[in-house]
Amino acid sequence: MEGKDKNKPKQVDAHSKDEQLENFRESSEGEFLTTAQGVKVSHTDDSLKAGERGPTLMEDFHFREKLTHFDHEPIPERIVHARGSGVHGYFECYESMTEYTMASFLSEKGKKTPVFVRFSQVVGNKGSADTVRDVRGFATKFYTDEGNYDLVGNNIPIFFIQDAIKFPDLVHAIKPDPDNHMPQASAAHDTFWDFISLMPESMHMVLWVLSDRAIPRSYSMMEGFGVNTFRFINAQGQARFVKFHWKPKKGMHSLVWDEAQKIAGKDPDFLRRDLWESIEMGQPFEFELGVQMIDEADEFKFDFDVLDVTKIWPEEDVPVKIIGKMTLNRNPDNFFAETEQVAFHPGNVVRGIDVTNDPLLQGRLFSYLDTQLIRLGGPNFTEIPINRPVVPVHNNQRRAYHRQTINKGKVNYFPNSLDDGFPKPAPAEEGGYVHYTERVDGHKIRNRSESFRDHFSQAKLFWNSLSQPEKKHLVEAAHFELGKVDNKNIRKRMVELFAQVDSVLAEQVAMGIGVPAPSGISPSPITKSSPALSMTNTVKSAKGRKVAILVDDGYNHAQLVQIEQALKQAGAQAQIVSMLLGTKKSMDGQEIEVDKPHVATASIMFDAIIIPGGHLSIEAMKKQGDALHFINEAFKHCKPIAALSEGVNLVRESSIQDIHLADSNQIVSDKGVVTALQPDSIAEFTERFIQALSEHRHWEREPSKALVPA
Ligand code: HDE
Repeated sequence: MEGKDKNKPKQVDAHSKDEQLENFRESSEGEFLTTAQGVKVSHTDDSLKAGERGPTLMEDFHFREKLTHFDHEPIPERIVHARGSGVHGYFECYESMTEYTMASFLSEKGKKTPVFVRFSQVVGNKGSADTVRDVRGFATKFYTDEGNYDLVGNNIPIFFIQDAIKFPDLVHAIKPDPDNHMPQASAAHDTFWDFISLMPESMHMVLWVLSDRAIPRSYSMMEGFGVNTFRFINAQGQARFVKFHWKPKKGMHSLVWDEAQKIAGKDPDFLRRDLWESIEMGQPFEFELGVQMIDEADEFKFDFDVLDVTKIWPEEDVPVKIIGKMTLNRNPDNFFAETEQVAFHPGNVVRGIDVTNDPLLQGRLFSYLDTQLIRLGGPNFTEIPINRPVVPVHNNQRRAYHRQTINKGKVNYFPNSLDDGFPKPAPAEEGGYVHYTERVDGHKIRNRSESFRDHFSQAKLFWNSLSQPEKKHLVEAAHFELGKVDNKNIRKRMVELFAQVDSVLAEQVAMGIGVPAPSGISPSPITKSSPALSMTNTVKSAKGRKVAILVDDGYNHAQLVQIEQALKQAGAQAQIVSMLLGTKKSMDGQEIEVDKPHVATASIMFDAIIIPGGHLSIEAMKKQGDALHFINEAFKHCKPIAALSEGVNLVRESSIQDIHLADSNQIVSDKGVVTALQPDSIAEFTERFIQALSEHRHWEREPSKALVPA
């Protein structure tokens, strides 16, 4: 039999990964408890003893097995990206990309490929909080019909260092100090900034990490990037440099730093919960896949080196071509088996995609497989269901820890004659992977290319591209981070580096951290900006937003129902918040169930609040510190607030200042605060509120002592 018939990949559709995993999914519904050997267990509450008060017997195989398994349950957490959340879905190709790449999953319009995505934080341990200031991992495994392809990316398009050999130093510096293991999941300590202050190549990345991009509101509201430069190769053997982008359908939105810190205490699972609940409610996370391509012939036409991972390819210079969409719509069944055991590797590429000489990528190609060996206990981790490709695997591997496949036959070598030479290598025409035949020659040398030396131009480009509120947040983030650095010399060195980017930036940072603004340092002369870098230029939508409706007994039920309906239609989720759980009675005797009591929630858990009328309800809430705090805090975090009828009086009772509130039936919308006494149309009122909600945050409310002059 010919190899091609025997090995012919089966047709894969978007659901075949589920079917393939089905054999491994277990449900104990209606079943008896058994040991791992399948023996039914009659009693699991007492160990076997010599007499009721006697010692436990060694022969109690059920006890020994239960305890032994338990003792061995932890596996090493990932050295970085330890905390993460996984989700299944599929990718759909918008148009054939065969002009650029042979990759089969990109070959036809409408072709679907199953995927598994793991979003993550980088620095903290597995149990740390979700909303820390950090880069977010965005790793995607495509189960393609020509093998697994992993796009192991982040939500920031660049990186701290240019060469992988510096990665252990970077990670040691940012992780908790080796002597006292503090701080957890935070860069705000001497060792990190000491390292960074000596690494000018980090400056571009540092600005991104200090920006609002590092505190996303939701995993569905951040961009993703392949970061490193890869290659597309078409059937004619032509190659192009390529960078990958994920564009969120809901747009890019962030938390406010004060809010992010409070959420870390109130709900450390904030982003994980948002993902899980959204999928359970049938609201998928959606991202479009985009590529930037540069012809090989144009490799040296740019003012950055295409292999330098500290540089973006500005979207205005190299447009992002949107080529497909990913829909994430199914939660895992088991966190450990799927999210914990999934093993990504940027070297898992398929035909039509290859790597480049980007020295950071080259190092990653070594590190990921190496790390899986220690984390998952040997080379057979590829047989774990979540890591298996959906195409058949044929090779000569038979051994190592935890081998699952029982291969038949005597032959486990190549060449062989006993099995007619099977499994035999597939030539390119049969789909065999062929590496791009790039010409490489040079001296062995430990050095950095001169073309990698400009560390400030793109940092300046990023700074120039931010809106005033974004700049202000960045400066405040620097005050927080460097405010926690004890060593003054480190703070000084950081300000000197900021001065090489922009003098206003350096002055503003210096002002808050007790060091003089440096003089005599010339900032980067770059005046260009890239609108795509500002989060203000993004999709505005109310989809996926959470709104708290504040009520107490005596609320206006008719208004509440209309508000709920309007929010639902806009794809937002409403929750009824009151002092205590239970039911609340409206002014006309209707009842409503409270979703969250004050003690178990806060305004930081919501994107906006809305207060329907009802005399008694409002009078009760005027006396509740928590209800007033809800409004004050939402206001401070620039969130939309709406109040109807008597509800406006509750807003008046809060500490909100400098906002025009309605004193007639006219709808008043001022800096995201929407109020009306008896509007002619509640529908119009809710529409104005939803508009304010889609805007995300109303930065114009931030204290006027703006750090960065307009
Ligand atoms: Fe990783 N990285 N990384 N990284 N990385 C890991 O692999 C490494 C880098 C990224 O959800 C580890 O399985 C080196 C850039 C993600 O399971 C490890 C270097 C980008 C994830 C590793 C980098 C990433 C990892 C730890 C510098 C954006 C989580 C556990 C040369 C493109 C994947 C593991 C998941 C995980 C090494 C830099 C993304 C140690 C040596 C740049 C999303 O192998």
